[in-house]
Amino acid sequence: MSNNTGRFITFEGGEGVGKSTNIQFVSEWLQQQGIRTLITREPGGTEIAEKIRNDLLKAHHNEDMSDLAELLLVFAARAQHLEKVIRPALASGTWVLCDRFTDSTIAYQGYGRGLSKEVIASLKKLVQQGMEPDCTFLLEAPLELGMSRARGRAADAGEQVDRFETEKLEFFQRVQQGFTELAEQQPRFRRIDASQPLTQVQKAIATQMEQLLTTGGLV
Ligand code: Z5A
Repeated sequence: MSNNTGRFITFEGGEGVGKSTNIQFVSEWLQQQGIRTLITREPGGTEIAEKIRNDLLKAHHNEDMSDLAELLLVFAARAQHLEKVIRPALASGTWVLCDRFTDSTIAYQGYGRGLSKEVIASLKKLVQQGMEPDCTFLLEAPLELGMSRARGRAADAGEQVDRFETEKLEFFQRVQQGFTELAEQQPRFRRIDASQPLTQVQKAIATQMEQLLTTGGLV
């Protein structure tokens, strides 16, 4: 990437680990450095992709959603999001902060549902055309802690349980294993202990951001 294009930073991890909270923190941190940011999320981020998100998350349909349909919907939403929001923002010099991206697909649809990693890799190639995040923060916390934080927040906001939240514990254990393996394989990951108090989590993220900016990891 040339220096006047934005950077693409993704936030990954299980339910309730603090992705939404910390994406906001990173956005404010970058803005203090004079960097323009855009916060977005997956599935979602455009009108059409948000409609797909609603179908993906809706807990009860009159029929079960097939695993393959789920995978294709995730990538359909991503294709729209990349073309209409992410690529134009990056091209204009805005840094894009995205709550989940394809690592979630590998973790949830690959490890969680057991869909073929090769099929996911070929869809990724088709949709992303070689594009990867510049950096990915993986927020890690024990499953029970993340779940209880997510339920607490959902109860406060009066939100319903979504389709993924109805899955069994073993599903989320496989997903977590997926994220761990991805982070071990790829240097773009920054692993953050999200079980700490929020001030500590944000201190760790700020340290990583400073390093990335000063060592040229992102610029
Ligand atoms: N999905 C998929 O299957 N395949 C894909 O390719 C993609 C997604 C992209 C929607 O994700 C679902 O889509 C997701 C996977 C699937 N399903 N699941 N499970 P989502 O990101 O919208 O939903 P989520 O993962 O359930 O995230 P969340 O509940 O929004 O959690 P979060 O953003 O990570 O956490 P938060 O809202 O920032 O924090 C939760 C609460 O904890 C909140 O009250 C905070 O104030 C509090 N919090 C945060 N950090 C701390 C600390 N450190 N201490 C104390 N309290 C804290």
